[in-house]
Amino acid sequence: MTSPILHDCDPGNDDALAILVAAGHAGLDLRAVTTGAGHLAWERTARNAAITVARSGRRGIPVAAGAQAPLVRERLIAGVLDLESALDPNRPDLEAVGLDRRHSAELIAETARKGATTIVTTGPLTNLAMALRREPELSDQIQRIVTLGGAWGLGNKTAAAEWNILCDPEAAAIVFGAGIPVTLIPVDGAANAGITPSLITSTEAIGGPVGSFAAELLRSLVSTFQPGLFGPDHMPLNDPVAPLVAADPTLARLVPARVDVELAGKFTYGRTVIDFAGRAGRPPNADVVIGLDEERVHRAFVDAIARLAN
Ligand SMILES: [Ca+2]
Repeated sequence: MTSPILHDCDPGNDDALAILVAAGHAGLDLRAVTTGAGHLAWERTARNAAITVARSGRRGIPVAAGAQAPLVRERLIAGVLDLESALDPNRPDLEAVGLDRRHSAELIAETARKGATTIVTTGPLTNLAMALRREPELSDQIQRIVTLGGAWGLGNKTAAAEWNILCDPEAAAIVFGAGIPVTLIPVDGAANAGITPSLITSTEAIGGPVGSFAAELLRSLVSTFQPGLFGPDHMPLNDPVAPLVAADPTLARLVPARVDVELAGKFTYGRTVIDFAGRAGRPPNADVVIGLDEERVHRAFVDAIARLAN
């Protein structure tokens, strides 16, 4: 039994790894990849996704370009991995599949309408919010959203906010308010699954163009790692965890909680307020990942990449 999924992302080397996992995992049927502005400008994220799908060797997975800017706020520009990238635009060895004609929001809607689709996101939630605004009935047709973003503790972009949510807080508020079952993977909940030297070695050992591409992406992420005051010791794997948890929720420890996105705070704009204890008296709207089984995450990651290589 495979679960149909759509992956909405903003590659980004970490997103590219998540695309490879989504394409290769034995428990997932990757129906489409949609992209938008986020980590990089919208044309670049679409092209990077198209390169990654081509490199996966999987045929017939449409890749769409989408949102060029957030719904309300001005666009943020990432300071890292913008030019130094395993998806460098000046690499003639990287082929890309052709882009789908549809806007990402349209492709999300069309895929969701076919039923029972899980939407996995590893970027800002602009495209998904646009799709839900255009067609509110999609709320009944999307089975689940598995989204990497937010934090219950410190932010990674401002003191209060995490990057993916901060890029488009209004979109995130729409998605969390849509009544769709959500699995939230906040960065603090994902921190204990790291890109360890042994993970890179196992990925490299897969061999072939896919294995070496994935290992190159992993190494490029490690090169950006700056340890924080409260850990973790290794660069977290982050984005690939989203499709892995979509395929197998037992990789994570999940706790139901109320998640709201701060839209009015002067110092806390874009913060995910995660109410584990139900202090606000509002019902939970998400299952929140509070920790991962690192060993099993690593094994599932390598298995998914290895399936693409064979
Ligand atoms: Ca991303």
